[in-house]
Amino acid sequence: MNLSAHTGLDTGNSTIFNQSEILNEDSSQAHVKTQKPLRGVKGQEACSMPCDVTAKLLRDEKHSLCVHLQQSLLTFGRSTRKLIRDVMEEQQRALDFLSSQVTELMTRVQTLSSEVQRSNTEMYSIKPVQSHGRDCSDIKDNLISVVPKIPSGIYIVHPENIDSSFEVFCEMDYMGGGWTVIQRRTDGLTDFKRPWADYSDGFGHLPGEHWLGLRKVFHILNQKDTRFQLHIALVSHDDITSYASYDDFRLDNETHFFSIHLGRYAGSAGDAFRGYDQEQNQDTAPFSASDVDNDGCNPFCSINNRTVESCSSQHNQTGWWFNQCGLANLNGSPQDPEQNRGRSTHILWDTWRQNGVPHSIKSVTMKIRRITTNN
Ligand SMILES: [Ca+2]
Repeated sequence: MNLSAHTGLDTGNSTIFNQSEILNEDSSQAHVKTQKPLRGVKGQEACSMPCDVTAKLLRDEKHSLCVHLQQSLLTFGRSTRKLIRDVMEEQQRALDFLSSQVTELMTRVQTLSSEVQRSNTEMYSIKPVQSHGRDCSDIKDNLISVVPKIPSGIYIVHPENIDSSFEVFCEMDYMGGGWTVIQRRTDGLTDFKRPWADYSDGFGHLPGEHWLGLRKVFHILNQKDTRFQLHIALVSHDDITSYASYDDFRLDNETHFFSIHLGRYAGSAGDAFRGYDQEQNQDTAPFSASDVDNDGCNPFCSINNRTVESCSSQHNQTGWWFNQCGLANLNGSPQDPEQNRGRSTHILWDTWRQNGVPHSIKSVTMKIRRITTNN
């Protein structure tokens, strides 16, 4: 190989090769040396054929490096995408797992709350509290010193002057507690179209809709040295609440058809028991049912230009202290506000009005409590 034109600089040390020395060297050595000084050469004229070969080699090397780099980038891209995909899939799996756990928890909460609801109902409906008293006010007075919070529910009462005891629902939370519920109408599922015997003995389900029974109510009211307040709590279909209260409430015995006696009225629903005039006054009226007629329409009444023979059949075969029918009947149905051919089937408390129109009544409770006396 002819290296005669070569200047021979070695990494800046300015070593100048003698031509004769160079010529004596074999070509393999020369080839090594040509590569070394090349890095220091400036200008095209210093590099002809060997430079081209070197450049080609460099290009090849560069090309192979590029190809390698590209492949690496591709591989890197692929693995990065796979990594992202894996991470996303893992997160999705975690989300799915969490979401299934949430669903499972929700189901459990629903099951538990329905179980609690059922056990509450069962507690009310099956197990009467084994705490006796003459009525709910008496039970409350007996328990108040030993139980911090007396629960509402079914209790056994044994009024004075009778040989037997019976179950009642006591409201122990409402307005100071001690209330014996004598009637409750909430969903209209209990049939109140009943004959005298049923109104006398009672019917329905104590935790829900029921009529305690005139005999039982009479025994509670007819105890020595006691006076009872009657409280009527009303709720309209618009969820407006109202009440009517009578500070003295008693019934005559069965031979007088449990005639009602009411004391002084207080409340926000108006005194529908007495109405607006004497003809509508139900105070002192005897009880009537579908088969016992004491309604004051004897033989007929004229009500709203209609001839009425029986207030019970006029009021859906229910029982009440009707007097020429009157403005109150809490034994109507909360579900049926329709008036079929002039007959009243709904719960009636006609003095509770808004803009001159009676409220449509959704539920009602009648309850009694002892009035505190000084003796
Ligand atoms: Ca009649």
